Amino acid sequence: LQYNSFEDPRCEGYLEDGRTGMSPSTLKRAFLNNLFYVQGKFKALATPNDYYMALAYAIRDRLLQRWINTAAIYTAQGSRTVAYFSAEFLMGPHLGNNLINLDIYKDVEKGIAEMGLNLGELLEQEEEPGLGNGGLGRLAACYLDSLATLEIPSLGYGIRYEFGIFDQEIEDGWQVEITDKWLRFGNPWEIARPEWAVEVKLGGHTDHYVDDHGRYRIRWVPDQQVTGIPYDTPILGCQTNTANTLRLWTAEAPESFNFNAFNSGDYLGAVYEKVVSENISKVLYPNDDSSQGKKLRLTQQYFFVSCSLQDMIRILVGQELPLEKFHEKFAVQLNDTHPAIAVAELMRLLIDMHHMSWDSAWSITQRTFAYTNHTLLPEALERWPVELFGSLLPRHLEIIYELNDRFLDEVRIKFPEDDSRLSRMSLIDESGERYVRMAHLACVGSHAINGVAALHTELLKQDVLYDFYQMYPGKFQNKTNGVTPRRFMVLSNPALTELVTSKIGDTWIKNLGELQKLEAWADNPEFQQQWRQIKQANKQELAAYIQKHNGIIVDPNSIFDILAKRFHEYKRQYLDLLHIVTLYNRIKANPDIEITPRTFIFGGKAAPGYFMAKLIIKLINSVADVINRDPDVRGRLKVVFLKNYNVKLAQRIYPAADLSEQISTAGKEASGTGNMKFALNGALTIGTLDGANVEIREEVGAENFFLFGLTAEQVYAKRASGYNPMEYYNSNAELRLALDRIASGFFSHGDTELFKPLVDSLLHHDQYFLLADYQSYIDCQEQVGLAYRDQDRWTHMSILNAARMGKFSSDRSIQDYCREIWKVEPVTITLENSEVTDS
Ligand code: F55
Repeated sequence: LQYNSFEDPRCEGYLEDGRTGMSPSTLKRAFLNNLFYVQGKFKALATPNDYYMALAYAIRDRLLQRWINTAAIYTAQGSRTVAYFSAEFLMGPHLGNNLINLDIYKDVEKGIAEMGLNLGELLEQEEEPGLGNGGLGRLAACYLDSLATLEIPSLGYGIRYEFGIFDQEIEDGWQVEITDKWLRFGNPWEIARPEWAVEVKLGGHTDHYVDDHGRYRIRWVPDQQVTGIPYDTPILGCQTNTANTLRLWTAEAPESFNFNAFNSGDYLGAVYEKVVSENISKVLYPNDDSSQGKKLRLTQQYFFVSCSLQDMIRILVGQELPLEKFHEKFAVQLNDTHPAIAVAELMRLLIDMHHMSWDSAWSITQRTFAYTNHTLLPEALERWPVELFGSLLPRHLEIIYELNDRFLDEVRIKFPEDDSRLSRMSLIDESGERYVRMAHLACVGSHAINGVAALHTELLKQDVLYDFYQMYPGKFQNKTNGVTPRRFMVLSNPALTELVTSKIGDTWIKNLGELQKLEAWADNPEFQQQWRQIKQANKQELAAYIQKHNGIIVDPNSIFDILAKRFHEYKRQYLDLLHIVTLYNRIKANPDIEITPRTFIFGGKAAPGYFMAKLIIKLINSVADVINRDPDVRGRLKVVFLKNYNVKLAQRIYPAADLSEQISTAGKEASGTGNMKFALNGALTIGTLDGANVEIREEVGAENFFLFGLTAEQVYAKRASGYNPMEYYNSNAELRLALDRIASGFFSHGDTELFKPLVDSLLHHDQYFLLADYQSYIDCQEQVGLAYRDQDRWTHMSILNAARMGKFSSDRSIQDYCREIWKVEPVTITLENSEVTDS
């Protein structure tokens, strides 16, 4: 039989297999077959969802062929493998991305059109798996794409939440949360693997005893047990045969654990136990900043980590490798501290379950793990009350105490007579109520620690992890984030992709540095015009979406000025609003004033319990209501809040942006990744010297970046010397007018109470220095408006921004991780391989 390959992608001259063939006619046949045999439908009865499912299954068959070959080769070769541990994977819809990575998007689009259907409409049907909050979860997804594209053996390990991030509705300007039932219509991209289920213990106590050989042993006697069932999703690389695996765990009640309750007639009690078990993977915690110390959250973390490590041991044993080679077979990356309990769990598995010595187990553990930190906010550092921790994980608490004793001895030797250092560095915070400090556990248990942008890594070393940097300077590294150009350019911006490819060929898709060749075209009038036309068409598409969903007509000739990210005070959506209100006040004072027309677009969710963030959403919608209706504005300003910002919507937004708002207080945003996606699509950035903005500006050139605001250093200095926001209010008439307008009830039907918390927080605290940066921001926005009036200059800058984004491909990030942390090499996958065909 024939197996398709990239050498002969169309299999010309063969009779193609309906499940692997890639020619347009075979794809069409497969689609119709699935409609009939999988969905049980024919044309007259088929819904758009039936068509989507039929196509998804046709594509899934093509993935499976690659997936099976990949697994077979990794198994036969015992390849060194990266395990990316993350509580979140924000994958976005799979179908379009798989069509791109299989390189059959256009063929399928054509085939679908020949059947009288529209591919775009079918793609719209896919409910995206929103198993993440924001940047951290999306980064994990981009990294899986790059790992597969670079042919690195890898597994993503996480939780298959039944409910992902909530859907956001807007009612009367307020955010309302709706549960995300993403599995409602089934998920064609996953395969359950119940044969690889594992058991996870919870609660109870430990028993210390002497075994039959006179050896001292410890046994964990849990009071609950849950079963983890893995669900696998193939992750296809771009233009390669590699298909890696995302393995997500669902919690179920074990068949047998509560037999006692059953047998004693307590049927309801036993069923209750089952419900409790299944709660573990029920819902994603919707906070992207603070950790609330909830027991269920720690249970989720431990559950997926234990399942994953047990699964890895199964794989290792299956390949007849000894446990002593665990760290040679696997490199585990901890995506923030959410999976940091893995350090104690691997110790437990090696020592208690596999009888290894403490020292051997510790050496393997440290050589296995590496830790990525994603935050500088103190409230985001995870800590668990010792009491709570011990009630769920009694054995792990013992292990952590033992680790801590040994670790503090090391600290004592390196820094004698320094008690305050010992208490600062301890794995247990004993300053008041006692807590387990997860970041400290991650630092001690890992051989590498990295930040996600150059500035962030420096600030970690100087501040948040200062003591650990002094203790282990060699562990610290920077790995600046990146984004995948497949989803965020090729899939989401096909017109720009085609224009770029027509000039420089298509190898930039896997080697983003080649975009630099576009610089030669930056001043070419014809190219400039094509570039502008594409941006204009993308803006028209977004305008149509806005009209459909918000009922607002926006002008595609205005500047599309976009701020899209989670709502948080440090991200300063409110500063953007102060600019909007300032422009509006100028118009009200002088209706004929010349203003470059702008459409301000916001998108983003607020954590359901974050009052201030939700109030800012309400304020945006309230300001929008007034400005969009005021005839004096004459359409020069429009304000739009797009509800339910997610990966799908992000893919519409980036291609249509002129201006990307990256305006966090310097020193607060670890990296940002939206900043990269906007610039890749030709938006110019207005931003502070924060996170990866610093490096973006370095790459595109200061003259092609709108910089404003205090530096991180200046922010620290100001805070230290006693910052008084009131001084700015008193001395700046426009700022005062903007805040007074908001406080006066002008945007709230005369209600002076509604926005008082927002205004008061700025006047009396202003933790994030909005007032200090206000004038600099306003002046910078003035420059933006002027620059936009010179379309040739703007287009030149836009082209250079995209052309210089090479560094920010997640392929570059992953290559750096592979070389400097994981020490792992690519493995090439062929489709004609004996491992599969022989058996
Ligand atoms: C989720 C849950 C908790 Cl408990 C804490 C944080 C989060 C979360 O989603 N964090 C997050 O998204 N952090 C972001 O990570 C990005 C990727 O590194 C960075 O670009 C961004 O600066 C950072 O805020």
